Amino acid sequence: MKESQPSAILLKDYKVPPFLIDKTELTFDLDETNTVVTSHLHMRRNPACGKSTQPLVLDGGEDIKLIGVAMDGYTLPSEEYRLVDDKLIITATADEFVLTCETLIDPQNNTRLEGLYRSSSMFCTQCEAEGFRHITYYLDRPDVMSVFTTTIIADETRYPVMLSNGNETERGKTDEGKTFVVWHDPFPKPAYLFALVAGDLAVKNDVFTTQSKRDIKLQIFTERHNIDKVNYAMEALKRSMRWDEETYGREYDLDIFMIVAVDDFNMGAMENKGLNIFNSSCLLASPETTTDDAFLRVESVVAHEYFHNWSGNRVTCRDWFQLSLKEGFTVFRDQSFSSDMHSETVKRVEDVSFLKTAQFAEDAGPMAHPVRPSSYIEISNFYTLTVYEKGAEIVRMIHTLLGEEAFRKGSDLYFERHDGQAVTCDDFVAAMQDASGVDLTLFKRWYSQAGTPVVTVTDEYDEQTKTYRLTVKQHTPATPAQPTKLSLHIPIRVGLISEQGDALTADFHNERSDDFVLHLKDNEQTFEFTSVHSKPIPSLLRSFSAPVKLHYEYTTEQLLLLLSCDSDGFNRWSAAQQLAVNELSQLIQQAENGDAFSIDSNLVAGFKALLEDETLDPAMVALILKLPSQAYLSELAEVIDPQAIKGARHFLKVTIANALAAQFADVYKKHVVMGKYQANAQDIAHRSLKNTALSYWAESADQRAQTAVAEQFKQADNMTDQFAALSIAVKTNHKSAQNMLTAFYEQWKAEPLVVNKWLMLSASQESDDALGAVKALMEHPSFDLKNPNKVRSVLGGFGQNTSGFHHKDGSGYQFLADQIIVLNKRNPQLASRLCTPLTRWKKLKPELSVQMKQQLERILAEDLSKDVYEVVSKSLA
Ligand code: B3K
Ligand code: ZN
Repeated sequence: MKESQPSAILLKDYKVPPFLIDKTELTFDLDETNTVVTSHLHMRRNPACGKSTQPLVLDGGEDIKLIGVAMDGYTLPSEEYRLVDDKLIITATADEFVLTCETLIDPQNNTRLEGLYRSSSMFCTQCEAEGFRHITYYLDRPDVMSVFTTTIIADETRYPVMLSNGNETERGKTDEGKTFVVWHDPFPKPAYLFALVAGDLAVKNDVFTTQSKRDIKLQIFTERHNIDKVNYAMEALKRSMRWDEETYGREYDLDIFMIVAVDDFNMGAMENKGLNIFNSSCLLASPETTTDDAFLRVESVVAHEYFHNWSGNRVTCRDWFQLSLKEGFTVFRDQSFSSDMHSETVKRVEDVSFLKTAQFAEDAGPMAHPVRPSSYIEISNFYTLTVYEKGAEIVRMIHTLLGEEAFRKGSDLYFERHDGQAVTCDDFVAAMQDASGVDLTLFKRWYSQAGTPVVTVTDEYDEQTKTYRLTVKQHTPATPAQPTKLSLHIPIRVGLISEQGDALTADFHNERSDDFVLHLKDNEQTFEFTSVHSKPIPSLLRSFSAPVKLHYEYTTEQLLLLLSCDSDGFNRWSAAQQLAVNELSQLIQQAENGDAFSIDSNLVAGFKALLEDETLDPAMVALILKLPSQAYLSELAEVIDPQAIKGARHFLKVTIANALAAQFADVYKKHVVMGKYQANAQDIAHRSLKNTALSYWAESADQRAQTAVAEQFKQADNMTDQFAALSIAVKTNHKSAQNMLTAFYEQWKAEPLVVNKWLMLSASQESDDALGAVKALMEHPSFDLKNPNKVRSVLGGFGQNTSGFHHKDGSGYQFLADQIIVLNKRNPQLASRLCTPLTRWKKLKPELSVQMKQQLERILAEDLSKDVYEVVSKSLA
C-alpha cells in the first residue's frame, strides 16, 4: 500500500477557473515513441474572479515530459516555474499572455489508453474525462472552453489520414519533407472533446442534407480490411441526424462529421467534436459477423455519440459532478430514438431489465452514489450505470411530469439559454421548470439522493360507495455516506383493470379514465378513485414510470390476468417476470434447504397460452419467455448462493422445456426468417423468438432438438443464428459442443470481433476445471492483454461461470484479483471496472463472502492507481 492515499474531490469545493484560455493552438510532430507537442495557449485572468494574483496551475501527467515553457515568447528559466505532483505552477503572470509549452510523449508505450496512444497501426486519442493532461499541460476542466487549432505533422506514407476536430484548413509539406495538416474548430470546447487520429485508413463518404438545406460531409474511417462493415453505421448516423432535427429541432453545426473505428478502446465510443472515435465493436457490422443485438447496439451508440453534439458539446458540464447532465439526458435521447426506430415496448423492457439488474445492484452496493455525486477520488469511476441509466430515468420522469409538448419547450429553452456554456444539472431542471411552469423543487432530490426507493402499495375497494383506495408508501434504504433519506417526488402511472381483464374507468382529480399518473411526494399517501363499478386489479408503475422497487401482493391469478390482458405491454412483461421470480424464489429456497424441487403449474400454463397465441408480437413473447437472469436473481436475493440460483434456473427451464417441448418445436419452425438477412425490427423479432424457443426445446428430452441445434449452427447464413446455436450447444452440453466451438474459431479467427464472442462464450463454459480453461484462453494466440475488448470478453465470460468464478476454494476470485493487480499498472480504468464482481462480497453466502473479501484485501495491499484504490477501499469500508 502507498504511504499516503489519494484524497477526494468535493462538489462543494467548486470554484470558477482563475484563468481562461480563449485560443488553443497545438502542433503534434507525430512519432511512435517521441511525439513532440507544442501548445500556444492564449490566456487571461478570469474576470469572474475579480482582481486576483493567484498563480497559474496547469494540469499534467506523470507520463509527459516538459521540454520547455515560454510566456509571450520569453523562455522561462527553471526557477520561474515549478513541477509539483504533475502540476506546472507559474507564480508570476500578466493578466493576459500567450503561454507556450513543449512536451514529449510516448504514444507507443501508453497502455492506459488515455491521452494520445497507438491502436494497431494508428494514433488516436481519448481525453474524457482527464486524458488531455497526458498530452500537454492545460487547464483540464470542462468549464474552460477554448477555440482549438491543431496542426498534425507526420510521415504521409505511413499516416496519409490525419484528422482533428473541426474543418481542415491547410495542408502542405514541412522543410523536412513531412506532411502537415491544419484543423480548425470554430466552436469553443473543453479539452475533453479534443481528438486526433492519424493512420493509413480507408474511408466511406456520404452526405446528409440538413433541414436548412446545408450539405454535411459524412466520413467513416476504419482500417482497410474493415471498410466493408460500416454501411449500417452510416445509415444509422443519417437516421440519428434526421431524428434530432425532427424531435428536438437540433441541426448539425460543422460542415463535416467524422467517425473513426479503433480496436483498443476503454469504453464504447467518444463524442469528440466533429470527430467521434469508436470502439470497433460499436461501429462495425455485417450480417455474417454481427448479431442482431450488436446491430442494435451500433445504431444506439452511433445515435448517442451524435446526440452529444448538442447535449454535451454545445452545452457542456461545468464540472464532472454534473456528468449526468450530458450522459443521463443523452441516454434518454438515444433510448427514445431506438424506441422510435423499432418497438417502444421491447426497447423499454430491455432498458428496464438492464437497469433493474445492474443499476439497482450498484445502488445497493458500496459504490452507490447519487446521480450527481458529491465526491469522488477518480472521476473515471463515475461513468456508472447510476449516472447514465438512472440519470436517463430522471429525465424520463421529467418528461412524464411535463408531457411531450412542455418537455420539448423545456429542452428548446435549455439549448437556447445555455448554448456555448458549461452548466449544471440545476440549470437543466430550471429550464424545464421555467418553460413548463411545473414545480420541480421537490423532484430535484432525485439528483442528490442515492439508493433505490422501495414503494409499497396496498389497496381497498368499498363495494357500497364504489370507491377504490391505493395507499402508497416510500422508503429509501441507507447508502454509504447517506444514512437518512428524504421522500422523493415519484410519478406512478397506474391503470385499473376489471377481474374480467377489461379496462376499468374511475374518477380521479376531475378526470375519468382508466390510466392515471399519481404523484407520490410524502412517505405515505392515499389516493382515492370514485365511481369504480367493480373491484379493480391495479396495473402499477406502467411503462416503469419511476426507477423504484415496487411491492404489491399480487396473487398468481392476478399476475396471469395482467400477463394476458394488460393494455400496457411493459406490465405484461413485468407480470410474467414476477411469476417467474416467485417460482424461482421457491426453488432457490428448496435448493438451499436441500429439498427436492417442485413447482406449481401456473407459469407453464401462462407460457403455453403465450406460445399458442399467434397474434402477439414475437419479440415480446421472446422477452416474456426469458427467465430472470442469474444476475437479477442475485440482486433480489438477501444472501446470494450462486449455485442455488443456477440450479433453480436450470430446473425451471428444463421443466418448462419438457412440459412444452411440442410448442417450442412448433414455434421454432414457424419463426424461421426467409430471404436475405436484414436487421429490421420484424426480422429481429422472429429470430429472437425462434432462438428463444430453440433454447428451451434443446433443454427438453426431445432428441430432435439436438439435431436442430447442430443444423442451425452449420447452415446459418448470419451470426445471430449461428451464435445462438453455438451458445445453446455450450449451455446445454450438446454432445458436439466442443467440436462446434473449435469449428467456430477456425471459421472466424480472422475476425477479431467474432473471436471476442468466442472468447466470452468459452470462458463462460461450466466444467470441473473452468479456471484451467480460462487460464488457457489467456495464453491463446487470439488473446491480447492490451486490448480491453479481449480482456472483458474473457474475464466477463468467466464472471458468468458459476462453477469457475464462485468455486468454493476461492480460486476464481483469486484469479480475478491477480488480473486486476496486473492491469492496475497497465490500464487503471480497465482494472477498476473489473473489480465490480468483487464489490458484491457482502451479499454472498458466508463461505464465499470471506474468500472474496480476502482478495479485495490482497489487492488493497498493492501500490494502487487512484481508480482501483477508490473501488477497492470503498468496497471494504
Ligand atoms: N462520453 C464518453 C465516455 C467517456 C468515458 C471516459 N472514462 C462516451 C459517452 O458516454 O458517450
Ligand atoms: Zn455519452
